Order: sequence, then structure tokens, then C-alpha cells
Amino acid sequence: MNYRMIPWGLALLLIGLGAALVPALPKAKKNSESKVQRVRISAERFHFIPSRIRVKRGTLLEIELSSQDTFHGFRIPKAEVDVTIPARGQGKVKIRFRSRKAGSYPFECSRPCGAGHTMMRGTIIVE
Ligand SMILES: [Cu+2]
Repeated sequence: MNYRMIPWGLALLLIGLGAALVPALPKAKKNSESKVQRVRISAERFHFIPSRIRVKRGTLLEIELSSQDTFHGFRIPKAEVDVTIPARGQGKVKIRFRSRKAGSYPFECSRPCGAGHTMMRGTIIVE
């Protein structure tokens, strides 16, 4: 073997070793636990848009809430979430929700906002 071939042979050997080792390295966790789903919900008399949200179980749901008119509330009774959504032009509020159990999690307006207040509802569906 020509001595000039040695470094190339060594390099190829190292590349080969590297390629062989890569699949053995632990892979980053890629399950839903590390995922975030961001949703914007707009509140106005007397509904939430959207009012139905689907999320995979374990995924962190980040909901940004804003109002198109007056103050509203956002409550998820099963998850002990209850916040006030500021009136239009007065800011937004963010909540985080995560469930490891599939099922439906109803939410509702928790701040009396007028005649249709009790109809102001929606559901988070955890699949
Ligand atoms: Cu209300």
C-alpha cells in the first residue's frame, strides 16, 4: 500500500465507524409529551371561535384568548382553569392545558356577559 493511501483509508474507516455508531445513539424523545399546540380563541357575545378544539393526549395546549367585545371568562371545570378574558383592546390572556387522558373537556364563559352567557360554551377533545 502506498503510504499516501493511509490517511484516506483511515478517514474512510472513521466515516464508516461514525455511520455505524449514529443509529446507536439515543434519539431525542419524539412523543407527544414534548409537543405544543397553539390555538387562538376569540370570545364574543355569545360564543367562542373556534368552540371545538382537538388535541392529542399528552400534548400541551396553549390557548391565547382575546375578546371582540366585553369581558368574558374562560373556565375548564375539569381542569381547574378559570381566567378572565380582558375586553377588546385591553390585552389577551394565555392558558395552558394538558391531559394524558382521552376524553372531552367542556369549557364555558365564567363571567356574566349578557343574555346568552350560559350558551357560551365549547369543548376540548383529547384524542
Ligand atoms: Cu359570559
